Amino acid sequence: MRIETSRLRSVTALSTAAVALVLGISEAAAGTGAPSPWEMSMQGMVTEVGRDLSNFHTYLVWLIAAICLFVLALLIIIVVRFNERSNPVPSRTTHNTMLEVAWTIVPVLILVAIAIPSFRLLRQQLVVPQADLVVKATGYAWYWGYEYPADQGGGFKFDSNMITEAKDLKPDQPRLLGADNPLVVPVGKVVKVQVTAADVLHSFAMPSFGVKVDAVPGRLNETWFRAEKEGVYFGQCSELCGNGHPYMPIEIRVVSEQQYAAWLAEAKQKYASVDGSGSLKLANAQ
Ligand SMILES: [Cu+2]
Repeated sequence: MRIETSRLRSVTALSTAAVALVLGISEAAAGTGAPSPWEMSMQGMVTEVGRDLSNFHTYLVWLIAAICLFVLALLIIIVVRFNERSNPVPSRTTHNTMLEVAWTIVPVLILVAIAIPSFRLLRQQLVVPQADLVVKATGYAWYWGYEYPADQGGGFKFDSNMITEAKDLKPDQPRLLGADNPLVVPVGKVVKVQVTAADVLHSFAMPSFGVKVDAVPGRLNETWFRAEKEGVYFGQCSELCGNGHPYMPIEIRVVSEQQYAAWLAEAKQKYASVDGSGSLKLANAQ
């Protein structure tokens, strides 16, 4: 009885989820910048690449659903029409040229229909447009370090650690996602992010921007984004890197140009005094 009740409950939950998916309710419920309860689709996107990525994902889900339903229909037809009871004398058909041509060409066409938007999206992600700002992100076990180059008004670097005490979290910072020193960027600007790691493999990921790039020691990868909306966005290290892996969030604050200028001036003071900036000066001199 108990098992039946729980089965009934999971069936109800599943059908509710299916209905929600079909009606696109999950799309509306999806949080932007951070995950939200009962979210089933991707997070709301605030970059063009992110939106295209999310649309490509939806397109693939529908394509896969159509293929699954078609195969299921074929299976049902075969079970009903060609079972042993209805066909005591089995058919001896072995070949059907038209059918064989069809089941070769149709999958090829489906793959082409996937490949074209897929390569278009890859190109969009990998070809970085003229950048307004360059930021370097370095993955450490287990936190992120950010560096703003001197020739763009920066010339400082700082570490970004997860906030561990609940009392230190700001109202807009979820637990396990809030960072003490977030990355701050201006809205509507092309930000190029150079990504590397200092010890083991990490991955720099920001779901609402459609960004995910490996952080590999000894290698400088790059990605880019142009956030269209001011706000606070959260991501996480997305390459299993050790026992602190879930505790190295990425927090990006997208602010207006004036706010960014104010932050930059403040950050220059703050991080220069914290960091000693000796090593940075040396790096800049080289
Ligand atoms: Cu990790």
